[in-house]
Amino acid sequence: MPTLAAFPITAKWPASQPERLQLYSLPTPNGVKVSIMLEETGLPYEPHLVSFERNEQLSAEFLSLNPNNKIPAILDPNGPGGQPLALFESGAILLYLAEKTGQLLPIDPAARYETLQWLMFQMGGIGPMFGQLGFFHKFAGKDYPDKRPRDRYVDECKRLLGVLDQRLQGRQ
Ligand SMILES: N[C@@H](CCC(=O)N[C@@H](CS)C(=O)NCC(=O)O)C(=O)O
Repeated sequence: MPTLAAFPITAKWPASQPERLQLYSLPTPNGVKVSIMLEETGLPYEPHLVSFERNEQLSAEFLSLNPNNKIPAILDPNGPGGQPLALFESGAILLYLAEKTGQLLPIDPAARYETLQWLMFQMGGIGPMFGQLGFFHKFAGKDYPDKRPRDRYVDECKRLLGVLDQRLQGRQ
């Protein structure tokens, strides 16, 4: 049976508790989604900080787990069939953790697809659009003289927030 040591990422971020799920992340909007899920489910995990200041997401060890050089990523020593499972993409990780723990994803097919629909809405809409808004409003793009890209993402983000407000009306 492979152990965590067989995964090159553990050479850079050694597991001091190898029986626990290993989280490679940073508290960014995509990073905290998985941290919140882990806390909500109560699953024991060991967090590892991937520093953007040191460009660690571009290191060979990180790329061996996620060739897309983005956090979050996980390595579960006790994946399907008791084998280790490496996973990236926050939406896939949320889905995996929900199925692993039997929490936060209904079994009833209609309710399950309704939940998945909002997960996809977050992954395909909120995540990328707010990321672009951040770039054009707060980070390097804020100095661009042409404000049309920024305005486009401002409008789209307002529209998405409107969809969320409508969905949340009358719900906890
Ligand atoms: N679709 C990916 C997006 C992840 C993502 O954009 N992560 C950002 C931080 S929020 C990142 O790692 N950026 C580093 C880089 O682009 O080099 C997911 O949901 O996991």
